[in-house]
Amino acid sequence: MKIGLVGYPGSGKSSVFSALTGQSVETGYGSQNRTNLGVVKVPDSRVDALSRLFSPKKTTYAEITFSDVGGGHGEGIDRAALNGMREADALCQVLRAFPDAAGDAPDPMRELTGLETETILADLELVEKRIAKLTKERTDPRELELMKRLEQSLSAEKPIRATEMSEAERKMVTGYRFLSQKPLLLVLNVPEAQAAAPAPGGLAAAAAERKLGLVVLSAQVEMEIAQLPAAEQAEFLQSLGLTEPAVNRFIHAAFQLIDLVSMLTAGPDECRAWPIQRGTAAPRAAGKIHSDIERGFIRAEVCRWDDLVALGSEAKCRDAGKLRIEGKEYIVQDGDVVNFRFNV
Ligand SMILES: Nc1nc2c(ncn2[C@@H]2O[C@H](COP(=O)(O)OP(=O)(O)OP(=O)(O)O)[C@@H](O)[C@H]2O)c(=O)[nH]1
Ligand SMILES: [Mg+2]
Repeated sequence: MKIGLVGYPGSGKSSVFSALTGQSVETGYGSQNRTNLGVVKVPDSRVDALSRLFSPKKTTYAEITFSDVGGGHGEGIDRAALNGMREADALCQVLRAFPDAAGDAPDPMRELTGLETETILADLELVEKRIAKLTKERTDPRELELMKRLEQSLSAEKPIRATEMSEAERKMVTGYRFLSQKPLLLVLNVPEAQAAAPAPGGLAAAAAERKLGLVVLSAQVEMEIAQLPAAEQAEFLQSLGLTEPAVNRFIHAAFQLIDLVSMLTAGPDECRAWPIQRGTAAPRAAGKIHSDIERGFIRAEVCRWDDLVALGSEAKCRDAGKLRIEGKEYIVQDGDVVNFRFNV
């Protein structure tokens, strides 16, 4: 799963990236010449609790890949950079809320609507090309009709993500990787003094109206936290009025953005979180671990992670009636600890 950091030049994408990954990368308006790619572990207190119980040889967290392409050198959103985001599963827009080096006052609302417009225009171009082609070839009337609908809503400045589509229609357009269809999370990059303050009302309302998540953080502060030894982190956080690094909240929000949930496995060898798409049935979830388990799937033995931690073992969960036997129709839920039985 890959999430792209997007935003205006100098909004703080590379600073956020650095805070997320602990990598030090080039920052400074217009300084960036290469794409940064980083893998981030999703902090998970359930995995931690299971790990304390089993003391396994290995503990493995779910992971998300973040990519950070430079914002370009112009005033606004760079179209080339934006097109570089077509591969991403979701986008996070970093909005500048601190005065920049030149003392320019921030205007996060303008950045939000600016990127929205750019993604809509890029998609509209694609849709219009497609309409011209489909009209000439007269091959697929259903797709043509859908493209015309998208053209209408894009022309009315509506992102594709806000356009109602059936499941079949969604399938029809996945190949286009429309930018305004990608799930979007907003990150308000505030000055240190506002690190613990809520988002300003106007922006919060604009996010809510668009059904977009909004995380407030100070990239500069988060970068400093990431560099500190663990022992000093708590004190520093407290001095800022925070209880945990804001990047943790951000990572969780990003994880939910792409509609992932965590299936858990636990034992003396490994305690692990497996990211799976929400709504995945047991055999396919098993296939994440190994294709043999999917092929030979017999059943899943499932308990809730907190029952397992409270009772201390799967045997005790069984005795207490907390271990369920589930078949191939079962939809794996977030926080399920699963043990698969399978034929080899
Ligand atoms: N005061 C303050 N400065 C910040 C913060 N975040 C980033 N900056 C500064 O703003 C400048 C731009 O930050 P970057 O992280 O490089 O921004 P970017 O979006 O990656 O920039 P491009 O790649 O050029 O588009 C740098 O000088 C940062 O030190 C912040 O939270 N507070
Ligand atoms: Mg950068």
